[in-house]
Amino acid sequence: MTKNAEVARVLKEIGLFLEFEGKEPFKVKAYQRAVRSISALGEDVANLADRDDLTSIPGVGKGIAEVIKSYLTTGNVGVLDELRTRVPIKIMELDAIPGVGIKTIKLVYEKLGVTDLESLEKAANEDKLSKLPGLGLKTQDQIIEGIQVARSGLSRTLLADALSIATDIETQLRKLHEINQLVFAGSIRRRRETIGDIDILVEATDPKQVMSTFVTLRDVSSVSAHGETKSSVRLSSGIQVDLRVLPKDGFGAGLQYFTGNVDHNVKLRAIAQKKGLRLNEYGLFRGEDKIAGTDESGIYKTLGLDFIPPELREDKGEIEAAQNGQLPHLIELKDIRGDLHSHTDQSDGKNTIEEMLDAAQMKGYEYYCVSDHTQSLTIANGMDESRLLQRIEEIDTLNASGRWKMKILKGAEVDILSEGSLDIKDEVLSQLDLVTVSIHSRMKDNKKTMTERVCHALESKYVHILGHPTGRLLLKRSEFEIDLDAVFESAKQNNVVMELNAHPQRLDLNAGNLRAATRMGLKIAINTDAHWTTELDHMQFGVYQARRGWLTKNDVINTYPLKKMMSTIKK
Ligand code: DGT
Ligand code: CA
Ligand code: CA
Ligand code: ZN
Repeated sequence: MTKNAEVARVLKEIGLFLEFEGKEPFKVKAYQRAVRSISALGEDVANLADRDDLTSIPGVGKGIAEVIKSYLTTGNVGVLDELRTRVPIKIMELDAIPGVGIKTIKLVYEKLGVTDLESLEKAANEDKLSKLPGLGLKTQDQIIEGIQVARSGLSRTLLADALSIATDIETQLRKLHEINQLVFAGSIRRRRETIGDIDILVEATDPKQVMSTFVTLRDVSSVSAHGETKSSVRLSSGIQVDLRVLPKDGFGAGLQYFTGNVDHNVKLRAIAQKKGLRLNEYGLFRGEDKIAGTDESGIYKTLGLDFIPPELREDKGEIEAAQNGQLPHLIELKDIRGDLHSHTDQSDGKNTIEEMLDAAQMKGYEYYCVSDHTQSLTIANGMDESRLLQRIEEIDTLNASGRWKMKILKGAEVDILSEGSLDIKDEVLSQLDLVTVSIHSRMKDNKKTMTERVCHALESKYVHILGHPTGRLLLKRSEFEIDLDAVFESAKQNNVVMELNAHPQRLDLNAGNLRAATRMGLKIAINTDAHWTTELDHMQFGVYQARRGWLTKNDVINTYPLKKMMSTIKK
C-alpha cells in the first residue's frame, strides 16, 4: 500500500490547524495544494522521499518536504504535535462533517467549548448551535444530518481505496508458496460503491502458515480473531479484513457464499431446496453427496442458472433472469473507446493538454474530449468565450499536427446557471464537438427549482451530455434534491446522454438510476472527469458501476466507433 493517503491526512490536519489559527494564509494554501497533489499522485510518496524528490510534487516546498520526511521516518511530526497541544480539538473529525468548516469549528469551540463530534452533537441536540451568530435553525439541522453522514463515513471505505488496500495485502500474501488460490469476496467482489470490510478467501497447502503471516502483516494494528480457517484484523487505516482459508473441493461454494449478498444467497438456497438439494458454504449436496462446490460456476449450473456476474448479485431480478437465459451481456473495460469528459490546466486540471492527450493515447483511445470548466466557475479558473474560442483553434492545430492518432474532440463542461441558462453563448457552443452541462453552484436548491433548472438546460440545442447528474460525493455529500424521472424524460425528449461519472467518489448515477435510465432508452457516457493524467485510470470504476447497473456495450456511447458516437449524440 502506498503511504500517500496517510501522508495526505497528516498534511491536511496541519493545514486545518493553521487555518484555524488564521495566521499564515499562504502556508494554509500550500498545505491544501500538497494534500491534493499527494492524494492524486501516481506513485508512492515514500519512493519520492527515497529519491529526495519530494519538492517535485506541486505544493510541496522545503518545509512540507521536511514534514513528510519526518513522518515517514519516525511516524511523528513535531509541528503537528505542537498544534494539537495548542488547539486541543479533534479537527479532522469535525472537518469531516459535511457542512462544517473551519469557520464553524472556531465558532463552536470559542462559544461552546466544542472539541469533537460528540460534543458538537450534544450542543446541536440541546439547540445551542442555532443561537450562535450566523448559524440558525436550518444550519443546526444540516449539522445534525452531517454528523450522521460523518458517522457512516467512518465505518465504510470507498471501493477504490479498499481495492488498493486489498491488492497490497494480496501482494504480501502471495509471497507465500503455500497459497494456491486467493480471491476477494464480499462487497469488493460485487464492486459496491463503498466497502464495510474486506473479505479475502484463500486455498492453501499450509493454512496455519498463511494465518500467522496474515495477522502479522505490517499494516495490522489489532487482531480480533486468529484461527485455522478464519482470522480478522484491523489495519492502521481503520478498515477490517477477514481472511478465510477454504478447502480445495469447497472453494467454489465458499466463494459463492462469501460473495453474497445475503439476499441473493437466501434466494439461491431456496432454489436448491425446491430441487431437493442443500446449498451451504461447503458445497451443493444431494443427501450426503456433494454434487458441486469446487468451482463457483458449477453451483449455478447445477441449479439450472446461467452464471451470474458478481456485480449483479443483489437479488434485484438477476436470479430470475439467469433462470430464463436473460442476463444482460455486461459491458467490459476493453469495450471503452474514448473518454468524453476531462480537464487540463486551462481550468482546474493539473496537467497540460499535451500531457493529458499523451496519457489518453496510452489507453489506446480512438477519441478523447477535452472539456474544461467555463467562466462562472471562477474558483476553477473557468474559461470565458474568448478563451474557449482560442481553445477550439488550439485543438484544431493539435488534431492537424498528427502527433496523436486519436481524434481530439472540442468540448467544455458548461455551468448551468440559476435559471437553467448556460454561461456560454450559443454561437460559441455551436462550434464545439461535444457540450457537457453540469451543476456546480446552488446545490441546495429545492427539488422543484433544481429539476426545472436542469431540464431547462437540457433543452438547449447544443447540449449533448448531463455531467454528474446528482452531484453526490460518496461518504461526504448527499445528492442534491432532484426529480431524476423528470430529468430522464427531458433528456429523452432532447436527445441528451446521461453521464456515469467514473470518479470513485462520485459514481453517479447509481445502479438503480442506471437501470431506470436505460429502461427509458437513454444512453449513458462513462467519463472519468480526469483532472490529472493518473485519473484516466478511474474508467475501471465507471465500468464496475455500469455493470452493477446492468449496462451492455450498446447502452454506453463511448464504446461506439467515433462516427457512430457522434451521430448518436447529434441533435
Ligand atoms: P460489507 O462488508 O458491509 O461491504 O458487505 P459484504 O457483502 O461484504 O458483507 P460481509 O462482509 O458481512 O459478508 C460477506 C458475505 O458473506 C456476504 O455478502 C454474504 C455472506 N454472508 C455473511 N453473513 C451471512 C449470513 O448470515 N447468511 C448468508 N446467507 N450469507 C452471509
Ligand atoms: Ca465485507
Ligand atoms: Ca466480512
Ligand atoms: Zn464537473
